[in-house]
Amino acid sequence: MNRRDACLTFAVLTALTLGGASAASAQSDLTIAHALSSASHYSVGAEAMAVDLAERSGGKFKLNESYGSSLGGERELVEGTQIGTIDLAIVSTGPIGNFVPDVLILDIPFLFSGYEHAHAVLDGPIGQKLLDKFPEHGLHALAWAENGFRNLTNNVRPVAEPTDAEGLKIRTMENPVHMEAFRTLGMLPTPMAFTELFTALEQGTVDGEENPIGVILSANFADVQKYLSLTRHVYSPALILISPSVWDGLSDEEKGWFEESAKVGVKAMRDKVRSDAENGIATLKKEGMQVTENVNTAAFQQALQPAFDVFAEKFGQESIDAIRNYKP
Ligand code: EAX
Repeated sequence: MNRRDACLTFAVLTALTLGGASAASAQSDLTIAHALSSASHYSVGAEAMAVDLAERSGGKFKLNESYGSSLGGERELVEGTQIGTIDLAIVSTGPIGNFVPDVLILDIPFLFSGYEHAHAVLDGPIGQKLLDKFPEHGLHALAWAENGFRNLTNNVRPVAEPTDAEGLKIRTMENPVHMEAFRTLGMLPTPMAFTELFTALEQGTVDGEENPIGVILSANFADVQKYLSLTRHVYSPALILISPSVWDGLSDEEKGWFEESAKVGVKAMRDKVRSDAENGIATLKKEGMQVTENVNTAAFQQALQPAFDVFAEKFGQESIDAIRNYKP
């Protein structure tokens, strides 16, 4: 039996067990899967959520974490929650726009001025309206989580100006907004699942990639990348997804527990993203990366103008401004 079959069998067995367990006291074991390592902010978030949910539910719900893409890359995890083979998943918005197109607006570069701004938007009415779109696409999102502001790494040269980035072959997420932005900057965007990225960097299939400090750290990219530029070019939101097949079987009280526990997980995750962003650069330097701190952000924004025009056309300038200028 291959892994996928094993997974499916497990899911079917779980469904049968749950279906047969009518007593409210029966314990439910659920898997929460993600693509990052056990040292990552996603793991910190999953653990905090698991502890809180066990407590809140009096031991009824046990979350078992599956990390490091062992149940699939982010796209497979989203699909898995959709069809019910994955119970819960933490994923970046990287692949989400291919399922819930309205979410793509959040992937526009330089949309958020900082973490407070991003949290205010996502935790407010705009974020809620977007979460409400998921069920139309066979998904259910418990909360906005966090991956962080992304920074460019590569093996060719330090990047401070957009002209330094021209011609670099950069792995991007499977995300059309990101690809458009990198193409506009004169880079060669190569969409690829995160699972394949370390090897691609090691073998030189691509020159570089971009990710938040916490991902660069926890994925050991310093081993295969020389230059880090603190471009902070785009904020990368994440989500805690729950399979509709699990969600629909919960009572209202239980749904409330999952929502509250997800919030606790998000808080822990955001704290870890922040501490990695603040302390991780020193670690990456120690690990041998050459860090360009003074990136010409204004020049990057200017060079992106043609992409911003495309995004205005696609999403509506008003909707973009509503996010950009949002005040709680
Ligand atoms: O969600 O694919 C990516 O680069 C993501 O940032 C990573 O998998 C964490």
